[in-house]
Amino acid sequence: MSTLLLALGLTLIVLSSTSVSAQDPEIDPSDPEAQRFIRNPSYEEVTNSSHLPPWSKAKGSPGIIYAEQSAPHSGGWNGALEPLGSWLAMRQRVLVASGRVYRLTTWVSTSNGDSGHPANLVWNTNVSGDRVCAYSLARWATYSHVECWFDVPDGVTKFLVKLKSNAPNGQWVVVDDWKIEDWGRSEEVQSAQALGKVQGEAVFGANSAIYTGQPDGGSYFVAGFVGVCNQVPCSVALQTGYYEVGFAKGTWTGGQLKPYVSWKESGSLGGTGRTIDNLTLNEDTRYNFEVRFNDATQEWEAYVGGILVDHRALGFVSSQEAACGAEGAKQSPPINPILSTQCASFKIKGANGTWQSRDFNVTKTQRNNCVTKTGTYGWKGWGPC
Ligand SMILES: [Ca+2]
Repeated sequence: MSTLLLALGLTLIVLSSTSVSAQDPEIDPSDPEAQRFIRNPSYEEVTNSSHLPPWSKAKGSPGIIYAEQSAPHSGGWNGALEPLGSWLAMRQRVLVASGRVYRLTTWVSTSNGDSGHPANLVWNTNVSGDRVCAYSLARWATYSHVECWFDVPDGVTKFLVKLKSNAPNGQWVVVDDWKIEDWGRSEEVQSAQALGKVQGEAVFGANSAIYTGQPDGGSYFVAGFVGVCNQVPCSVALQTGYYEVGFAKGTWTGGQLKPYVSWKESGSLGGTGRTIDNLTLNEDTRYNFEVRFNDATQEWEAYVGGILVDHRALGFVSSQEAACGAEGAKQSPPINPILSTQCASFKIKGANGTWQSRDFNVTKTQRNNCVTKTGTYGWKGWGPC
């Protein structure tokens, strides 16, 4: 969800002194020594630049992977890839349990000698194939934190985590400080969502006054938001696009209640988001949140209290779903974040360009999560409905 940027005071001159005489480590990807954690996550367990087990590349890739001491994000070593004009992945096998949610993170940066090449964070199983779950275009000397969340499909007990890129000769990607975390059973983590939805209509905007309550700051995040999605169902697996604005509080926001926007391109598996740090929100207060498509600029726009806070072009211009509600994630134990929020005067912008009041067609209420509508269910803060 978040992309944290950390600028390091290292220079390109130092980095370009890298030795690229490494032999290609090609390890059997079945890897009987795989563990439930990422081995050699910070490249500190290397003895020389060409020996960085268990990190490996596929046989036949012309590019090279190696360890170096030129651009560490931590310690003395980092990993590096030079794709040499073809797709190249640095990978290792990790043991996982099906039906659980994992968070995969690492830090990356890319050389800035071409028009830009992505550092793709990928997980791969024989069921799913390669799934690009996040990417970064951060240019040296900015290290970018990339993260993604995924469910492990039924029957899968191990998969490959990969950093993958394609770039011309002389261009590179550096990587350091991998981490994989088990966040618990997927039905418990994923059920931390309670949304009122309007589905199946062409929607060009969504608007609601949302009560901030007193969200728990100890979770990874809890959030209240309004948003649109370009397909029904709104699904990562179906690569739908979405755009949303709201408030969030948790370790993701440094414990502060902050406005945020989150988006995913249509046709992409990886969503992302950012906090809006120049606006301050109070707890126990109603704020109007709105997303809408701007015909003149062909961009989606996000507003908090009437103030434009974000705009961007996405791979869709209308949507089939508008939603208002709450989401949250909390690391186990205890797993279940307490969610509820109130969406007053929920409106959608229809195909004729006018805003129309809409009651929710679908109200999802489960566990101790709920979404309420002022005037219908009364007035409640955060907590069990
Ligand atoms: Ca390191």
